[in-house]
Amino acid sequence: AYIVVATSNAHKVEEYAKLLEGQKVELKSLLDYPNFPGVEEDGATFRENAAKKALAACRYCDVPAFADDSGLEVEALEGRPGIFSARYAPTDKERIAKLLEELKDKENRRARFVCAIAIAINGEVIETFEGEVKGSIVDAPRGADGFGYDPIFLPDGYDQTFGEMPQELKNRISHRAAAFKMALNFVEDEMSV
Ligand code: ITT
Repeated sequence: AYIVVATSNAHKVEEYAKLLEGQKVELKSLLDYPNFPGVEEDGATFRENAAKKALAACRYCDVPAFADDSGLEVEALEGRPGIFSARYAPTDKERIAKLLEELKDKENRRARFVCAIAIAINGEVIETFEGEVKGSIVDAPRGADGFGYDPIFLPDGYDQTFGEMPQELKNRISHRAAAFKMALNFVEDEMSV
């Protein structure tokens, strides 16, 4: 049996492949469905966008699907870029440069990554979950691992950014890991009743 993760982001696929290691289910993604028409992410929340993506993938691929909508909320920017994290600027490099520029004179560097996961089965969204990791934005990018805003995000309690730490460590403490844990518990409970 397999499950589809409703994402075209290869970095997310890689992280989920690791998170699903040892599980009985095989993982596919929208990279395996090149003709998938895509979804307009016009929801007002991470959960709404995740639900839209999961539902569309579940219906299109005709198998259970889950989706991840995620982003970075920065306190000094009233939560921006938030659900617009992917659209904040055209490339990772430009996104990071723009964010550091906006934070140039700000003392408050607090931020959090958020990840919403929605699960869709038989053409319906059955549940959504949200995970977070708190931290702060460093002054200049550090590390080349990970993706997106990883090089400028320093999780609380660690001295390496997400771009510096081993993928295995990010995968234990991240917003994505937190949301995924809840989703997995839910699925395991559902299947045992
Ligand atoms: P899909 O919609 O196909 O899943 P996407 O990259 O467009 O891919 P989102 O709409 O959820 O996904 O946007 C999430 C953005 O938030 C992502 O592009 C990154 O810029 C940022 N982001 C999310 N999780 C991240 C992480 O673990 N590390 C760094 N940046 C992250």
